[in-house]
Amino acid sequence: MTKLVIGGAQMGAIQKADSREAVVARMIDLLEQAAAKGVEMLVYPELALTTFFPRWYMEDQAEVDQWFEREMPNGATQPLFDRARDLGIAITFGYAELTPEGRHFNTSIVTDRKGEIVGKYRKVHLPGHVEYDPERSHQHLEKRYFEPGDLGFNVWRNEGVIMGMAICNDRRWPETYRVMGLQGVELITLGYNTPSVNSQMGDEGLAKRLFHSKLSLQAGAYQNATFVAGIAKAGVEDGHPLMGGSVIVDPNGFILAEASSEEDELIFAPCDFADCAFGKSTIFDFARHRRIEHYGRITSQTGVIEPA
Ligand code: CDT
Repeated sequence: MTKLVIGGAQMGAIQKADSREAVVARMIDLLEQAAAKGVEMLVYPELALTTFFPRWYMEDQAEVDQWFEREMPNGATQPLFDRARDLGIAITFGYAELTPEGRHFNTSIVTDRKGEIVGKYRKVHLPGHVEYDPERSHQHLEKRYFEPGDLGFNVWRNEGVIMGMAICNDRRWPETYRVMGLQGVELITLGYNTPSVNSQMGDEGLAKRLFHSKLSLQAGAYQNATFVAGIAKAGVEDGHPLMGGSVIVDPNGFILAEASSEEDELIFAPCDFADCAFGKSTIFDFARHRRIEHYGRITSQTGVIEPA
């Protein structure tokens, strides 16, 4: 069974004015720090190359499209891929993807330790709203700028581990983990941008938001006997705070490593993927214990239907 040192490259704020090149330089610095600690796979946040632009209301599609990448790798990110390959570190990061057909997705990719892209995921659960909402303290316009991912929750055999990806809001949905759990996932990587403030409940404390993030990540890990790395983009972006709280969680749901800042910060943990086997073969042996005859509503019904 495989052992890998997994790293999380939490990133601090990225301002609107910051160039892709400046951000990639920070990502490479975190990569160098990771190499010095023996990290073999490094996880970066959602939309790692830019500010969290869905907080800004835009009507001009050309202005929107400037936040998107038309190919990956591209000129700005090639140095990151090159350095990761030279250091022998697999990487995964999120970015806004504009396809040749003109489709917009909130995407992440994963590479092997040779710098080759081996998997792509497009965010399924898009939070927020489509139109400007004056009732909110800040906007969250993911539903305006992205379409829901069309690739599903796939997993890949990468560096001896069955890996899958999710993005930010996906971590709050048990279906995310279970669909990958049903494919034997051993490591789920997930980047996020979570505002420190609830736009519709201003007095909700940061502690509650951090608790909900960890609760979701730890439950998903335990209930599917998988490692989970949830990695933040944090800090204050043009006046808008994003929370930290990046964690690497083991298959029992325990936190192995946790960020303490809201800045660029490396966390890491040696992970023995043999540790997934006990849970997968006992209490969460899906083949023996799941009762799919009672789960029909999960895929046939979206919203709540209360009894008459
Ligand atoms: N990026 C992202 O998905 N953020 C959401 C914020 C939800 S509030 C509209 C999250 O679940 O963290």
